[in-house]
Amino acid sequence: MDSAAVKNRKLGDWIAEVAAMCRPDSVYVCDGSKEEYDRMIGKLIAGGSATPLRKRAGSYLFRSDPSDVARVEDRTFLSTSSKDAAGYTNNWIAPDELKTTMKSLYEGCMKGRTMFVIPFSMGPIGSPISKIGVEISDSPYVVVNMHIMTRVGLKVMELLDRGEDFVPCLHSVGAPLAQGRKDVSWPCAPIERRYISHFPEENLVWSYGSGYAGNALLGKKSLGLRIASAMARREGWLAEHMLVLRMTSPEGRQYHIAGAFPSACGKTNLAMMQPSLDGWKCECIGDDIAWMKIGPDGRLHAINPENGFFGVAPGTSYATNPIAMDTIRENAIFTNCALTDDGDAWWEGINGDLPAHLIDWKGRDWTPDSKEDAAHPNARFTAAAAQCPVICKDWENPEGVPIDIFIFGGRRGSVVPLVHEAFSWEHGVFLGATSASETTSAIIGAVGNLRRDPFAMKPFCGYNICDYFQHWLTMGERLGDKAPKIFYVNWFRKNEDGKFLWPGFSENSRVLKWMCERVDGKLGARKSPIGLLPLEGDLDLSGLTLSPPDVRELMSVDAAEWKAEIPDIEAYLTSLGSRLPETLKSQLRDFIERLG
Ligand code: TSX
Ligand code: MN
Repeated sequence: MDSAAVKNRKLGDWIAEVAAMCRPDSVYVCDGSKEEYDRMIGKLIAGGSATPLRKRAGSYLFRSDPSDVARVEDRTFLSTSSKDAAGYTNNWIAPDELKTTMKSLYEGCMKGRTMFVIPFSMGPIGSPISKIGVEISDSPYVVVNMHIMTRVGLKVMELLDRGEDFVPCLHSVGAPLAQGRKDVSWPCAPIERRYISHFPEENLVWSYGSGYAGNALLGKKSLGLRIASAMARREGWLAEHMLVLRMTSPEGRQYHIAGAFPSACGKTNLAMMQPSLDGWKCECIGDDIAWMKIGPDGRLHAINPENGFFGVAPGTSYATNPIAMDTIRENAIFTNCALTDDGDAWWEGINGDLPAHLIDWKGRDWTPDSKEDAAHPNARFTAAAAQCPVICKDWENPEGVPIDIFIFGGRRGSVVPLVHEAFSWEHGVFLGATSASETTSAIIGAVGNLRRDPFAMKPFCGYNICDYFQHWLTMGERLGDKAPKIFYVNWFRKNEDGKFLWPGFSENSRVLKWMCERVDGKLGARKSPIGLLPLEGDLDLSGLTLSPPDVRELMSVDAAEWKAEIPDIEAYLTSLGSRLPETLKSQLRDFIERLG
């Protein structure tokens, strides 16, 4: 489509303005069609950026530049007029300064390239909870991934033509092509010139220098979480880093669960989990983001604003997540996976026989004797949610699904029991605000360090995190007795021998079942200093071979161990600045008192 056909004034002006600044060779407005996707992929193959996978229909492998493999948190900025509005969890630069710096980078940055205009909807087109964005990018890799991860195309353009507002998201890989020069397979800029910038006061995103999805597919973390969370606070709703699933009891009663977990806790695995319990059913609604509004019924209704999964490949197998494996059987994009000799994607933890030979994620020969991993630890798959065999039939319901249960969690080898329930909404907000996870080799930082990641939103909250806690408290007041119950889980507790005490995966359905029965008021609970615990025998362990001492250890709460955590919790909350809500300070005092 020609950009001259754009009827939306704001969009037409913005396209012209960006083209004048970035000076691309041509401008192309995306229509979201299959033909467009195939044409784009064809060019990426011809240019050496994509490898078609003979063994996987409609699937392609990309290898990024070795410097451009993950989100860059220290190059991610939240630009608000006052520094205090960004808070202590965000990197702040004043808007004028940041824009001046970035404009000089954007100047002529698309020379030799096509500028793609990508109209997209986050959420089902026309849902009252959805938002429209338009991404301008000079990366065809971004275009094909946006086709899968968001709803791109003419229907969105029709809404824009009718004057609907949108969030402008500007992206450039920051690698202008000199006349006649051949392109590299993954253009990007050096790390110190990368900027992933957010201007929440004007609903604007500017990203420069990285082609990696988290930095470049601006519908997801940038619009979907950082900008949306700031909008949500202004407008009285929630934009959260949460999976959403539906669990159905043998009697046919439906429960909707939203869960926030830091990285390396298996969020996508839980989102697609199939219960081991007879008669219970789980369906996936989303694995990463939930947007939630209070409906006419006074309850909190959630949509998944995304259209696909952008999941970590290493560790994904038919043992850990068979549903994900089936979701990516065809029509998937793989990034930084290894390539097998017969033309398939491969990664560490995929299970099965170790191949005798691979091409690794850097394009080099790999054999089992090689010292390095064949796939990058943050290698990814991109696949449409519609391909998920357990996608919920209501996953695109414009009204969303009513949330019954919130789950927070973390990875803890000790101290934290399998499950506990918050005493109240305020206590639940305290659990979310102080949630912590031990770092694994998958993330940077020493293995086994405790990292606090409030609501799993530390890198994604588009305003002061203290104000975010207050927003949650305010939402709780509005929801009253219709507020979801809040729980905290830890699938990762170990015994003295370092063995996991809980089998996890499908068996987690037993924990979810207990939550559902608590929601229905069918079960009691016992008070502990940290929250409410299952009564003996209430957690359905039928058919498992856990020893009673192991179960006791799994569920145990040791006041002395928790007391030892208090200084860290206190220091952490204090480190977030002076805007910490009084309610959280009193929650901490009450907790200390309960520990005795
Ligand atoms: O995703 C995980 N979940 C949630 C599943 C719905 N993982 C993988 C984490 C890395 C991303 C888990 N790992 C879970 C879990 O519940 N639990 C564990 C720990 C564990 C690992 C292996 C076994 C038991 C527990 N058992 C055997 O290997 C036989
Ligand atoms: Mn995420």
